[in-house]
Amino acid sequence: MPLPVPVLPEGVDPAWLPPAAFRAIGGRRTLIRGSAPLVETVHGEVVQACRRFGGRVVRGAPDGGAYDLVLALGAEGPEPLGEEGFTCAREGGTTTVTASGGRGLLYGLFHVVRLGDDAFRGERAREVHRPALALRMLDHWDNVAVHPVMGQVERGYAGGSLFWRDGSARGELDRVRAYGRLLAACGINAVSVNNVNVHAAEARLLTDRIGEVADIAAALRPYGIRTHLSVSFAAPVTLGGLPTADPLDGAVRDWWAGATRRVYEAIPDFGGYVVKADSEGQPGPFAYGRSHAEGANLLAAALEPFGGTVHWRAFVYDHRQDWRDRTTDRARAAYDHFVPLDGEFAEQAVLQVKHGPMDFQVREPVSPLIGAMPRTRLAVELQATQEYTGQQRHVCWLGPMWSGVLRFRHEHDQSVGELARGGLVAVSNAGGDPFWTGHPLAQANLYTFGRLAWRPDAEPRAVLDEWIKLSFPDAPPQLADGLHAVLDGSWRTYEKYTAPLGVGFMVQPGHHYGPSVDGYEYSPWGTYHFADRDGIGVDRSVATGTGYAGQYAKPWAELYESPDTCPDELLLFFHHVPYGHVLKSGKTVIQHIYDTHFEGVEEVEEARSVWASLAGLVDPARHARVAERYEEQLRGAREWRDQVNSYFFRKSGVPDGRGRRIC
Ligand code: GCW
Repeated sequence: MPLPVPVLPEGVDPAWLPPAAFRAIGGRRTLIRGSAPLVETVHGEVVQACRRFGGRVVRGAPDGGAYDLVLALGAEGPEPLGEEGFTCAREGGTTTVTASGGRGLLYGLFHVVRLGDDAFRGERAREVHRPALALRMLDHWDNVAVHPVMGQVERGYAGGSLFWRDGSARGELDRVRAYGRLLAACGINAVSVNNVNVHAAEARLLTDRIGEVADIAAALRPYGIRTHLSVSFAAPVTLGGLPTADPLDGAVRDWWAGATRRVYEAIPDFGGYVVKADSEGQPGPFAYGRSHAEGANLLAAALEPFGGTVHWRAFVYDHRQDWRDRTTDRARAAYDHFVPLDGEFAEQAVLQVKHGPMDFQVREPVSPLIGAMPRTRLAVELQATQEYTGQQRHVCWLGPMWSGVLRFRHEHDQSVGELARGGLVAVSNAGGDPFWTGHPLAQANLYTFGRLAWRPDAEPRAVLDEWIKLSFPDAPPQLADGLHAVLDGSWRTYEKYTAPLGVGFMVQPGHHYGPSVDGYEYSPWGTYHFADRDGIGVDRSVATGTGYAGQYAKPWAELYESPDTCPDELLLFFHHVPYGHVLKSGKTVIQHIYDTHFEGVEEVEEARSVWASLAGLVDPARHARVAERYEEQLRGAREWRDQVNSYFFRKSGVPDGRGRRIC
């Protein structure tokens, strides 16, 4: 039986799957062959498309007619396709997609959707498509109960949670199904449904509230998505009543084994656990004098009989450091904690590493840990939710930044995309908002993440155009070009008007929105810029600084070590330099700060007017929402410009070379 396509609740935006995206398929004749649960999903999609556009679909044995599209299970070619791969070819007027598993067929269907009419023109040589990474995951930082400080969703800028509301499951499973469908269409296959900061209500999802997770898992399963859960390392104590959570204690092991068995009874295809341990106050193995490998392996052993995985986060650092202590460098922490443990993690344990050494700033170097643990499965974590990149009030398309990270090569010529054997993870930017992501244009980040996880070497601008074409199937060139124009350079624009040259932070403490140059300067969080009257930046060289630059393999260690060879955009991350230091661009640091901040605001003004010119080409609600956010972005960009420029003018006393007004 074809599985009906989830019905979008009234007023919810179809994002990159508007009905018209299915026109090319829906107006044609399709044959679907093979049986597996996800083939019912594929069948349901084609049935709905045909109902809308007058085509026809036959299931099972061909009825003698000619078909424009054949979607078939089986028929392995010379190369193994795996559960998720598919082939696509066109010959003699028929486009054929084959896969060996239901998921592959579903991805093949969405491939044809992306191609649109092109899928049905001329001949197409047989292409094989397989995901480069087996795990393409979204972590939701959703709380079940509203947290007094963080709210329903920690760092969430898209309304409430899709899963939880005020302490209970939200129960709107059609919306969850529709979410799963959008994720499948960009290649995502795993979702973790609760915050890595596991509070009291959330902890119980593992035990007596697992049924609520099972309902979500059932809603996501037809779109090939496995469900994961964030758990608390202290669960044996807080939920199990044991006196300890020591990973080497027999009773603790038994508790995890039993709890995990019950999880699999409720959710047979459960993906596994996500753990934030000994990090920002979360419990962990340090309390028992055990290592993080011992902690992770405890959970890996419980998951192993069922094929699940523990994603153990490497975000471990001292969040109570004394700002006077110049020897502690937060950037070093993940490497210092984890590199000595390389080779000690069990096969079912994946170490999940943030892409940069600090915390999702608009510009950071790639984490040196990613190249330094060859005997450990690593997953790389990105942040789609725009905590430090405009909180979905500013347009900031992160495709180019993520692509730069994934293409970065540490030693041995392997790119980050290749090293991420344990998968690519993003903190989700989606929520209960009718546009899913608060800012309608932030949908592009979610889509781009999925496509880059499928193919880390994909060209991000081509992915952007793909998103535009899918989301706005009938867009005239002016609209497609306008959308491309406002999104393409938006990350660099954001970088220009915020913290300069990789130095990071300078945000308001707590909520992290808007400028506060010294907001974190005398705080315990380890995020400093050290600006004084002579210069700015953090000396992380081996010769005179914290030694962080030495955590890289060659050639990076040498390149970052000296201000002469360090790339401009990371200069202040690695070095403390005088304001008069001349960049490779030929400008002084202080003039660069002034110029980029003026330019950034001008670029926002320009983008805002491009958007205004698209009125009439975009539906009015979407146009109005984006237009309103541009007002806030412009206000915010001016505030950033004026605070940052004034701060450095007052510190340095150096006037702007172009005589512009700085207060
Ligand atoms: O970016 C920081 C956030 C915290 C978050 C933490 C983490 C979930 O400010 O809100 O906690 O990182 O990644 O664990």
